[in-house]
Amino acid sequence: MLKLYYAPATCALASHIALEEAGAAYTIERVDFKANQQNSAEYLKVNPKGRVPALITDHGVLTETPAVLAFIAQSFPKAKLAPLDDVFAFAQAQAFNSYLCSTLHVAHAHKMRGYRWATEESSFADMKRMIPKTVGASFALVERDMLKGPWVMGEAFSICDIYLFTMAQWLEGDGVDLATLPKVVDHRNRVAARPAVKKVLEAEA
Ligand SMILES: N[C@@H](CCC(=O)N[C@@H](CS)C(=O)NCC(=O)O)C(=O)O
Repeated sequence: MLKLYYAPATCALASHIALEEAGAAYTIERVDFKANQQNSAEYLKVNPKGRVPALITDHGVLTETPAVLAFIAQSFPKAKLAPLDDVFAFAQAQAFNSYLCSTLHVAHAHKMRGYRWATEESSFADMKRMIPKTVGASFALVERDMLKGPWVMGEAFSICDIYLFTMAQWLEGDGVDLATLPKVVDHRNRVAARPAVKKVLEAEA
């Protein structure tokens, strides 16, 4: 059975929701960030990166949210969580998810994880000040050019919507002005109303 290592309010929420939307049989195991469990010897054996998500599969451990989401979509095709029959559309979905992973999420990480890039307190403060601007710019691009509507890929709900919803949980905390992102906010509300999403949010609360 699939097993997801997660921590609440993190990017692992996307993988959790995808498993639920897919109707997969899975278990979850919480990683306690307050106790720095992600860097414990035991967890580093699961994921040497010291991060969540990590999905244990029959084939081995899978990390990196875009890869985990694509794996879930491909493993449970009946759930139609990605355009699996259209090579280009699938690549577009991957492009969207890669943008969230490599640009939007990394911009967000400068708020809490500045020590990855600098050592001076003044550098951390500077990075934090930039968060509304850098995270806001990434979301502005999604709002203007990437979210086709009603769902990210157009008419069909997909892993892209799950991932965008997960990143959009951080908007208020990152100080981004919601008034500038009406489509993203409307999208977030519609994803939040899905039964699978409600169930996962309750499970992680
Ligand atoms: N590129 C990875 C990023 C994973 C990642 O950074 N996860 C964060 C939570 S959102 C984490 O585990 N942070 C723990 C730490 O930095 O100690 C992905 O998309 O899965």
